[in-house]
Amino acid sequence: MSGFSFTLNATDNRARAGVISTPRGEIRTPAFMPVGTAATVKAMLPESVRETGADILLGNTYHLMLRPGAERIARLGGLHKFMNWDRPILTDSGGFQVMSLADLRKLTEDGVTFASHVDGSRHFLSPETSMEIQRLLGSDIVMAFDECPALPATEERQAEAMRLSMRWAQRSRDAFGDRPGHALFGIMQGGVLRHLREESAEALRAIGFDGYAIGGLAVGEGQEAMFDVLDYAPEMLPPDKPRYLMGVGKPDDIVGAVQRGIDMMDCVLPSRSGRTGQAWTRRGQVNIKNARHADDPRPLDEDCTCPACRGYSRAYLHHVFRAGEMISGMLLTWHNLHYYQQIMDGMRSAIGRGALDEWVAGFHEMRRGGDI
Ligand code: PRF
Ligand code: ZN
Repeated sequence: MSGFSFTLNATDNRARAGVISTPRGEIRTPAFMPVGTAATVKAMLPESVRETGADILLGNTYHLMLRPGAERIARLGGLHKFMNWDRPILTDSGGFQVMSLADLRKLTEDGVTFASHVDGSRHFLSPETSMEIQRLLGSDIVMAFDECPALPATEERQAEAMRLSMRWAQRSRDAFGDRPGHALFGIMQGGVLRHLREESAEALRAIGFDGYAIGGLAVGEGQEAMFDVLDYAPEMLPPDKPRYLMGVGKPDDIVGAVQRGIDMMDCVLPSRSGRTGQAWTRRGQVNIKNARHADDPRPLDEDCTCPACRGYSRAYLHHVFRAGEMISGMLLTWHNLHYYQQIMDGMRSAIGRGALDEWVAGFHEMRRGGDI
């Protein structure tokens, strides 16, 4: 596909470092994508998100089709212009959000009908409508339409969802067509069952995509079971295409995923937990609500260079959280996104030096002792 390419610069055991080139700029991998569900990364200006080191954001078909509507965004010049972010955007295809957020869902071979969680209005999403909405948004990386069952689920249920997702993957590919400069990623399903993951990978490889996501993980199976799948699933996908683990995760999930060959990830955790008073630091989690921070003059993390750590004490961050001040969510979100990007940067350079194992040992060593 012209205008979109993936170059691997270094590998270290199963881990990879590279660059995805798009007409809207380069994405350094392994990449963490902040979530901008409703055309905003909550509590952050786009230029601030960029300052944390993000190369790409994630947007959501489901939310944007309901409010303000994909046609409206298209009329206003597309999602990049609408939200004032001119770098790459990846959009999720909607099915996963329908299953977790919408009411009165009805799933058929054709697609899924549902009631909006915003106003109860009825809507329909299918591979074809999802591709059309993502085109109207102007998404750079479009995700195939899939079904992701919650775990635990019976083998029959996992197999059925995976096979439906593979038929929908073919329909997504056909509906997407040929759009130079825009990429379409397929999504592997199959739960925690190796033979289903193999069948799914085979189906996706036969269709052919610009990148491949691993879906259906981080849905209740736990880190150990997720890592078990990641010990074999990435290798089932073409080595010359990006591999994206959807909706993951905590810092140690991200590190473990990169060690297992993942190139891209997204998660609401750093932004969402920033708004609930949770900070992630090199030394572990900090709950800024906790009374023991009330008189603490130290920053969240002495060595962090983000605005929250350069300018404010834990005592201040505790106060503004307790007082319900907006700056609380702004500062903690900035810190968390900055920390996540620091992890990615550290891993990218460590992979480049062939020293990821040492970097990971240091990462875990710093975090010994838990909550700080
Ligand atoms: N499919 C899609 N989006 C997703 C997932 C999936 O399986 C997940 C699973 N962790 C998060 N987001 N389309
Ligand atoms: Zn900081």
